[in-house]
Amino acid sequence: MERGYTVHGLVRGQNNPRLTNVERLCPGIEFVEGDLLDQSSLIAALETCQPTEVYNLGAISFVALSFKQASLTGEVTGLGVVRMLEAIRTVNADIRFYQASSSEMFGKVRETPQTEGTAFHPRSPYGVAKVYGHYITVNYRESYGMYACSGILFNHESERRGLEFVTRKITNSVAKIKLGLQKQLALGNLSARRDWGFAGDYVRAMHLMLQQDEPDDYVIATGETHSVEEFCELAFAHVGLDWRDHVVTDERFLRPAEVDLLIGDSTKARTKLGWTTTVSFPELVTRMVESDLAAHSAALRQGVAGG
Ligand code: F7E
Repeated sequence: MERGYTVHGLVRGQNNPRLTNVERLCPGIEFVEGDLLDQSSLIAALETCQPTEVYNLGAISFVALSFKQASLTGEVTGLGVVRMLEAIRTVNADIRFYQASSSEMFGKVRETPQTEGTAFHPRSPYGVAKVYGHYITVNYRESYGMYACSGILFNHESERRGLEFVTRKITNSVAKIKLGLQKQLALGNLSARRDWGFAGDYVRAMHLMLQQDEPDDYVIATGETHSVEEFCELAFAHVGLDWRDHVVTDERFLRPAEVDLLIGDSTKARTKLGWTTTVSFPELVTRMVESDLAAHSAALRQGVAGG
């Protein structure tokens, strides 16, 4: 929107509760109905909006949930991609397409760091569905000459991250513990390592991918890896607390199969797109903790318990 685009957001379901959230965070987005499970609704949405670019960020994106709803994840996160590509082919094959692929496709990593050429070995129904989405995007580019790109994005975080994901779960709890609203934080695997970047930087990369002469696939990552434990250490230290006094482990948050270590090599994106990161890991943690502290402090002042 800052670049002068009219942005349409696809909304599924009836009276979708997330709509008010998005309207509050991003006023000015125009909404259009549609569902990745429903081919004709995607065609109708594209006919209504007549977009020049489509960013498919829609997915069941919580890895833990994908183990419990595996076939639905395949339908939405995997087959939803081919439905969108078919809708583009039907309405206007010149529409440029971005597919949100994921570092979860690397799973049990075959090499470190991971590049565009690293073989996939997904470890969850989510990762498997994303592999389908990646290859169908490549296939439509090669088969029909479509401008279709796959961005293999490593974890990207901000204060807008859902509370179910580990970074925001930690920063939200740190704020509540600091303010005396919570005592403990229960987590799963503390030794998992991720390449965590700032979501705003990653959205710039998505946009850049669609502005090139030729479509291509790119790894987007910071090139640093940190454990969940390190994230806790920094987040608690920021408010003067020791994470070891508050974090407990709970096997309910362990996954049937885990991705132990991710670290991306984004040399291609940095060279060809001129992409760079602007927020370091400590800055990201600080920014998220500060945002949750501000929200919970404001709620306390108004006499309302925060989420
Ligand atoms: O887990 C560990 C957990 O749920 C990160 C999605 O955006 O990024 C995200 O996937 C790590 C895992 O993200 C808890 O086991 C420990 O090793 O924040 P997460 P994710 O699974 O890496 C990729 C790139 C995507 O594409 C996905 O859509 O943290 N962990 N204890 C925990 N994770 C959670 N959620 N909760 C815990 O209590």
